[in-house]
Amino acid sequence: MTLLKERLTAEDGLYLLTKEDLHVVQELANQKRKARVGDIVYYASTMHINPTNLCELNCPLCSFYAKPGWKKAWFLTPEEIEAKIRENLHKGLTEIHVVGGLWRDCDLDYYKELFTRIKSIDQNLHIKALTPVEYDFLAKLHDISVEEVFDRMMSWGLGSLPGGGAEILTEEIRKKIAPGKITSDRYLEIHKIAHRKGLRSNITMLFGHIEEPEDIITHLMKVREVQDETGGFQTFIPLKFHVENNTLGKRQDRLKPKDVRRIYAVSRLMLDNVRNIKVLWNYVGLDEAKEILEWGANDIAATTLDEKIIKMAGGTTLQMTDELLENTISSIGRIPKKIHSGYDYCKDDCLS
Ligand code: V47
Repeated sequence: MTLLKERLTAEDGLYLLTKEDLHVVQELANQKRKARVGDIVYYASTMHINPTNLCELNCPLCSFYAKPGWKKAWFLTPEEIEAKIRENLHKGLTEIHVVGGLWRDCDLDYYKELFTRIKSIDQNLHIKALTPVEYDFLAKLHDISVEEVFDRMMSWGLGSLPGGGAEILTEEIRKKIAPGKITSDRYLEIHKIAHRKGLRSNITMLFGHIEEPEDIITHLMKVREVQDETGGFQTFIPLKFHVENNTLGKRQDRLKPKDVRRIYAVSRLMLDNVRNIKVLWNYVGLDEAKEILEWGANDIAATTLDEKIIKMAGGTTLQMTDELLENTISSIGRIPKKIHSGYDYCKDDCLS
């Protein structure tokens, strides 16, 4: 197999994921990363805003959602969110990552006010907001098309879409871990609509629960197919499943843990048309994130101020700073570069 020259097939991917010697997989992924994107490692200074965790759904994988009356439930007004961002502005924020539950009080009027307030703080703050699951919900709530939702959100300052909600893009598994969420086809269709509108998006893959290696390869093939069509994915983000405070995590007997490093490497090798592979240090720990930079990743995510979704599922928490991220990247001889999710500090070299 001349892996670095030819496009890998699904069968190649499965072989790399289940049989190939781990050192070979790492070596190939690291070579591919170096040839494709060089030694720069991106990071951002991100504040996470979750307007509410109230949600109509109750996905088995999720530790975040709440129902009215629950102690852990919250709802923030746009005014409260503006104050929170202003308090943290001095930390060098480059982007605001907004996601929440499916909740009718967070409607388009809510987002209009929220985005307008964020942009009034600083026009240059990049707004990375809402997953296709939420866009589908908003379209239905207002009885308009998803296209119309994007048009309105863009006019209020939407900059790009985060990668959440992808889970695993095969119906059999998706129905078990997130039964109320839109189908894989609908999820990808909404990314394509965003891309056609000129928005770029990230895309994740949740692994290490009940999926089989074949599901991972199907997920990667579907992402690659959409990317061939639109070129709109800017980053691929594998997410390791965390077991705390969710019903899926309580069924340890059903879980099929995976080798995290190998998944990153295979993602880099399969996704020859997605430039950036992001590792979230708050999912795997900072030392492991540094290691994964040598398994195909070229983005170490962000300061992730006020992140809650993974924290509530048992993720790593640290007082992360720009300096610590820069030192981590430099310590392995790579070059740190601060960006936001538009990657437009480096318009020409970040996306091709
Ligand atoms: O879609 C939910 C995942 C995602 C659990 O685009 C869980 O830059 C692990 O997408 N264990 C949301 N994961 C987070 C996300 C994200 C985060 C940071 C940056 C970006 C980006 C995107 O978190 C959800 C879901 O797949 N998730 N529950 C859990 N128990």
